[in-house]
Amino acid sequence: MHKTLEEIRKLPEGIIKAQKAFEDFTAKYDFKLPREILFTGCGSSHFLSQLLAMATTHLGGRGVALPCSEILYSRKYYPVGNPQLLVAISRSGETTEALRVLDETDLPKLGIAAYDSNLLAKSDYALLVDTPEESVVMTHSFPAFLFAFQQLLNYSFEMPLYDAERLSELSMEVLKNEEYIRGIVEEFDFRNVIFLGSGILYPVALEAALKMKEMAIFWSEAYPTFEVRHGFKSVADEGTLVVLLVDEPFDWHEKLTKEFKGQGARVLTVGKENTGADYFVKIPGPSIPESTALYLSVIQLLSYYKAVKRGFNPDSPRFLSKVVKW
Ligand code: F1P
Repeated sequence: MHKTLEEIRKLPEGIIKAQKAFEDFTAKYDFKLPREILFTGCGSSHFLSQLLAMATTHLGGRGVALPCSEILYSRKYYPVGNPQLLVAISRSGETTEALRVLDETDLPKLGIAAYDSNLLAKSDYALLVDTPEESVVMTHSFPAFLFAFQQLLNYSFEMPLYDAERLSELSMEVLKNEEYIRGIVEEFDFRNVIFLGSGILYPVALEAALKMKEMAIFWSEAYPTFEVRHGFKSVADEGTLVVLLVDEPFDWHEKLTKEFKGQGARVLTVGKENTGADYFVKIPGPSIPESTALYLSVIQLLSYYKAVKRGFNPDSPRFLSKVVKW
């Protein structure tokens, strides 16, 4: 079995490990997050930084997320504001751009990594989440980092903590859809895929498109849900799978689903309720942002099985390395 599949399936234990990482962090540091935070990372870690920035803003803070290289070389074009903390995310903790941002930023620094690494050594506050991965592609650590930081946000902003045990159990329910998701890939040999998500689910859509590119070497796009009607949807036809990530659907979601089906595309809806889609995966339990981590396993499994069907080894995608160094 591919390491990637093993690691995707570790979501339930990842949530428990994330809770422990959060508890260890608050035991070690007398520290609460400030309101204005600048987040950064590369690749999947950049999309994760977008998620954390949105979760911060959702709680009344101000989260801004930029890829490391944009902070380094184009910062003046962005409304970074006056952050009181830099949060740098890197599964390996060794990505060159991430380390350079830490070296060149004089803000207090919080590092999130899966390994005792240079990133954590350069940080004032180290959030080490014990989710090492053998696969080049980031899967297991992504939702675990997300949950650990969400707990730190709840703790810092005096909000109720999420129930890690319950979310871990709910993630086992979501993973029971693995065979169903494999069946979609077997039944529908889609030529292209569009991921849609709004708000905190938009970076999940972006991460989904990246996973599909990395694992399946397959062209994929991601858009804020209703933006897709403004030109982008013209590519959708009988060879297209549209993956609609949604929490609580409303009439526009049903209309959009009907519109894509009218173009010959097939739709997979992932959320609390179906939208009249061809395929549906229910996300049980709480609404977003609490349940955001549960969506990751669905998009990771879809990309994994597309990769296998296309004859690729998702553990070591072509042209990619586990740690990007310059
Ligand atoms: C960042 C990254 C991953 C990508 C690939 C190469 O790594 O770009 O996001 O999926 O695995 O590395 P890291 O900084 O999170 O270790």
